Formats: sequence, C-alpha cells, structure tokens
Amino acid sequence: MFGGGGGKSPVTWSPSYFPVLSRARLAHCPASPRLVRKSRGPHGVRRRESPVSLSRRSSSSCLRSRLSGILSPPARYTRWTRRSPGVGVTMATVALVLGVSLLFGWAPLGAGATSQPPNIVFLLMDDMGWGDLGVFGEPSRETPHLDQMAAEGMLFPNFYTANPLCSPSRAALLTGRLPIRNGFYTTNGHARNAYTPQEIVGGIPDSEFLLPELLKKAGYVNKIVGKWHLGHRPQFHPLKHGFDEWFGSPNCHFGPYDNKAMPNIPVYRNWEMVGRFYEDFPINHKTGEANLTQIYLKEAVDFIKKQQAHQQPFFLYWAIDATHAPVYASKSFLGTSQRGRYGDAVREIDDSIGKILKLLQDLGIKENTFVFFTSDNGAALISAPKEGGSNGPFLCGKQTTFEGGLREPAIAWWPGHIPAGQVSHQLGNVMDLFTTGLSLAGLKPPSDREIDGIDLLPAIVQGKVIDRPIFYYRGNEMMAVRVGQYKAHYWTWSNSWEEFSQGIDFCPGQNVSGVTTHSQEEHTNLPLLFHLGRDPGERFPIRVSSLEYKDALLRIFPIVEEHKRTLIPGEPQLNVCNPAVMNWAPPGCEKLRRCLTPPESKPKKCFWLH
Ligand SMILES: *[C@@H]1O[C@H](CO)[C@@H](O)[C@H](O)[C@H]1NC(C)=O
Ligand SMILES: *[C@@H]1O[C@H](CO)[C@@H](O)[C@H](O)[C@H]1NC(C)=O
Ligand SMILES: [Ca+2]
Repeated sequence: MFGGGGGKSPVTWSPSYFPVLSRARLAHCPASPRLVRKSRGPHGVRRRESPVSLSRRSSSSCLRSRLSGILSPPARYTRWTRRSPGVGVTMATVALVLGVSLLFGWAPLGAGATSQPPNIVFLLMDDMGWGDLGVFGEPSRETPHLDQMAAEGMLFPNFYTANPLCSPSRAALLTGRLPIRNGFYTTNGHARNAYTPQEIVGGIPDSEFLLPELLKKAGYVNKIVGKWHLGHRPQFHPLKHGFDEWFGSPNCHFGPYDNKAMPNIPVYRNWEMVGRFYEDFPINHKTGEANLTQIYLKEAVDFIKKQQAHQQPFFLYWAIDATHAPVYASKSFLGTSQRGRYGDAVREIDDSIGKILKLLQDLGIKENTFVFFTSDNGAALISAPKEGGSNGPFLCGKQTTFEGGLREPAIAWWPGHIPAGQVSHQLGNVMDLFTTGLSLAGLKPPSDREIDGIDLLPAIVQGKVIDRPIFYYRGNEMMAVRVGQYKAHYWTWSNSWEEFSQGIDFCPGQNVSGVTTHSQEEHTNLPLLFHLGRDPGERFPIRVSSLEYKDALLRIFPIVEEHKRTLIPGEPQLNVCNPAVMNWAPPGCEKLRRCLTPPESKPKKCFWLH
C-alpha cells in the first residue's frame, strides 16, 4: 500500500484513487514535459490528456527511461499486482463501514437520542503556523486552551491547506474542491498566487456549492464571523452563498487608506456595511491595539446562545484574522506574551477559544457540537519574527509549496465522540472539512462534480487512516504531491530574484540549495523527492539513483497521471482587476452617509508578483 503513516489501523480506501491500484493504471506514465507544454489549454492550464495517447507500451517504457533503467519494471509491477487482492478486501470492508455510517448519517456515531444533527464550529486562523501552539512544541507554551482542546480531542500533525494563500484556501475549505477546480486561481502568470484584493473583479462562482448552502438542507443556521475573502462584489456576498448571518469584512484588514485612491475596508453586519476598518473599527499600527478579536468572540458567543435557545443546529465559521499582519490584540493582551505582538494575538485567540469551548460545555451542548481548529495557510515568514508566526520544523512559509506553506495546526474536538488525547496520522486537508461537515449533517457531497475533500469521521471517530494524496498547488500549477511519507516536487520556486533582491524572502534563513529556488525550476522528469518522516524540513533530497527513489516514484507517478488526466480546471476568477469595483459604496453606505464615488471603470489584467 502507500505506507499511510503509522496510524493504529491503516486501511486503504478512496474510490477516486482506486483506479491507480489496477494493473492498467500502473502502466500509465505522465506525459513528458514537452507533450504537456503542447497540450496547455487556452488559459495555460494543462488540458485533459487523452488516455488513448498513452499506450501501455510507450508509457511503461517512458517510466523505465525516466527511472534510468536501473530497476526491472516487470518485477515491480508483479509485486504491486500481488498486493492488490488484500487491498481490495480491506477497501471493501471500509467501504461497508463507511456506507453504513453514510446511511445513518451521524446517528450511529453516538449522537444519542437527540433528533438534531450536531452543531458544527470551524475555528479558522489566518496565517497561523504549525509551530505556534504549545501542543505542537512552541517553546513559550502560551496556548493552554488550545493545548487542552487537543488533550480532550484529536491532534492532526499531518493536516494541510489546499493553497498557501488566504482566498484560494478558504474557497477550497467551503467548496471541498481544489482552487484549480473552483476557479480561485489565475492564469495571468505561471504558478502565481492570487487572491481577492479590493480591485479584484471575480469571486466565488455561483455554480459552486458551498458547505453552508448544503447544510441549509439539513436545517442548519449558518454564520460567518470574520474574513470572507471570496469576492466583495454584490453577487459574491456570503449571504448569497448559504450564510444566514455575517459579521466581518470581505477583504484583509490592510490600511489605513485615504478613501480617495483606495477605500478603507468595510465591516459588514449581514447585508450591510456598519463601518470601516481604521475609521469605525480602529487598528492602531503603532501600539498594535485593536478590539476585533473581542468583537468576533462576542459575535460567536451571541450566535451560539441564540441558536441553543432556538434549538436549531448551527454552523459557525469563525474566520478571525488577528495573526495576519498587521497583527493586533486588545489592551489586556498586549505585552503579555514572551513572543512579542504576534504572541499577544495568539494568546488572545487562545483565550477566546477557551471561552467558546467553555460556553459549549456550560450550555450542555459540547457533546452535540463538532469543533475543528486549523489555519488557512502557513505562517507568513516574510513578516516574522515581529508580525509572523512559526512553522516549526518545516521549510519556508506562506506563499510557497514547501511544508511551511501548507502544513497546518489542526485539532478536532467533540467530547463523547472523539476519544480524548488522540493523535491521528491521517493526511488531512481543509477541503475535508466540507465533506466531513456534510457527513455530520447526514448529507452526501454533490455527485455532479469532483470533490477533493474526504470524510474525516472514520479517522476521527474510529481511528482509521485513509490513504489519499495531498496536492500542493500554486496558482495553475501542481507544484508537488505527497503520497504516504513521500513528497515529490514537480516544480520548485520561492520567489523571483527580482523580489528577493528587494528583501522579499519567503524562506528567511532557510536557503536549501536547489530546493528553495528563486527561478521556477521544473522537475517533472525526475521530481525532487523527500521523506517527510525522516526529513520534515525538506533538506535532503533522496538520491535519484537509489532504489527508494524508484519505489516511491512508481507509486507517485500513476497518482499524478490520474489527477492530471481527469482534472477539469474551473474558469479562473482571479485574472481581472478594476479600481471601479473596490469597496467604494457597499450596501448600507447611504444610511451611514459614507458612500464614496467610484472612479471610471478600467478593467485590466491583475498583476501577481509571486
Ligand atoms: C477598545 O475598547 C475599549 C473599551 O471599550 C476602548 O477604551 C478602546 O479605545 C478600544 N480600542 C480600540 C483600538 O478600538
Ligand atoms: C544558497 O546557497 C547556495 C550554496 O549553498 C548559493 O549558491 C546560493 O547563492 C544561495 N542562495 C541564496 C538566495 O542565498
Ligand atoms: Ca491567510
């Protein structure tokens, strides 16, 4: 099997990857880079390749030539095939177990006699790193509540985001789909990160199903608190995409702006703006003081109390942003951390999460509320150490497809259902929160589209480990893939020499020669391979001539080939910018008499630096 990673009862189950285990699939080999370049679609994205174009003979000879013929391929194939029957049995068993739990929804997982599906709370951090929590080894140990949450629940050391940047990561979480599928990427440049600044024209397509939209079918009331980041024009408003309530902002809390060249970011309550950052919701860059985390905490508390009183199941998406630069904390937390202002922000968040969990306990609904904590992307080392967090032992940070860019802290908490103090070696992804949320509500994911997220309940409740790859995308390019403990980089790039020479460094103090490259380097023919168990910091590429390299890539190639062959990219949403679409006159501005006049419409290609 794929060497899942040492969980209690490793199993292999994943219908979408089942084909890679068959003899026929194994014979496939990814097209050569030359072929791939020729087959780029109109947006520079790889088109589906015709399966007929890869004959078994030519692909196995292609595999053989790529692995420089040291190993005899037939022997490998025989071993794979012999393993298959055993795998099949395991898969059938797991499929049965999963089928049963799907049929009965949440009920057999111990929700008891209540007639309501469990409440769902996602605590999504912004730019918080894997290494920022005491329970993950942060030396100052200033997160007692999150550490306690882990002690009462399940820790996921192998949890990922779908993209190293806010907007695409959040789009993936809420749709269960890779940004390349849901449209949250750009084709203006190869492998460029893109998001939703004020001048972005695009946003979450109407054709995407968001988790809250689907949860409504099961009677959930949904609230988003904090940063939306899936587009700020009227058609992208969160209340048009399944949320019933919103308190927060459509974009990052950058600023202050002059309201002439650029408006300050609005803060919304539901449909209407209630003020703007810096003007009505101050963030003091000098002192670091802002009350936003306290306000977001109150929004969460009020919502939970209200839903509890109404006896309605709820989904709370608490997407707060105090750990995104400019980092902030309220007065009583400022100066309390040994880590500086960033640590102050973490301490306030930790305290707030402690209060939310305590509230669930006090209201007597902790056993009927599934809580998941994670972050949208790795710590922004470009702002570190003053305004950025820690990615622990991992390489680089936000913006990159090294582990520091996508590996996230993650904790599941659901007393009475999740045994306390567990560690899951499941390879998880924020996209799984979509599928898991649906599963908790007794719903099935849409069947008319590819869903990348898997249901984590078998991992969480039964301690299973489900084999699945992790794809690391940057814009329109699959940069790397993880299979078991192996990670293969098909492309490497930190940022350009030009940016780097201006002091922009996504990997400060972490120059790994040939790995943290400042030009886009393609390794499709012979991917750079790391064993993340022995080398979590991606410092020691495995020798291409080694048996281990060949074994690993014989597992990885078919998975990547299958992924690329079946990938249907969505229409890219992050290509067009226009100053006229900025937050000049959000709904509600008339009442506040705070509407600004937009400039002339001038659509242009957005320029994405990295
Ligand atoms: C935060 O709230 C306190 C108490 O209401 C107030 O005194 C203080 O000015 C607020 N600070 C900011 C930066 O808004
Ligand atoms: C990284 O190190 C290598 C050699 O160890 C050196 O050639 C290269 O210039 C360094 N790159 C940067 C960006 O410092
Ligand atoms: Ca972020």
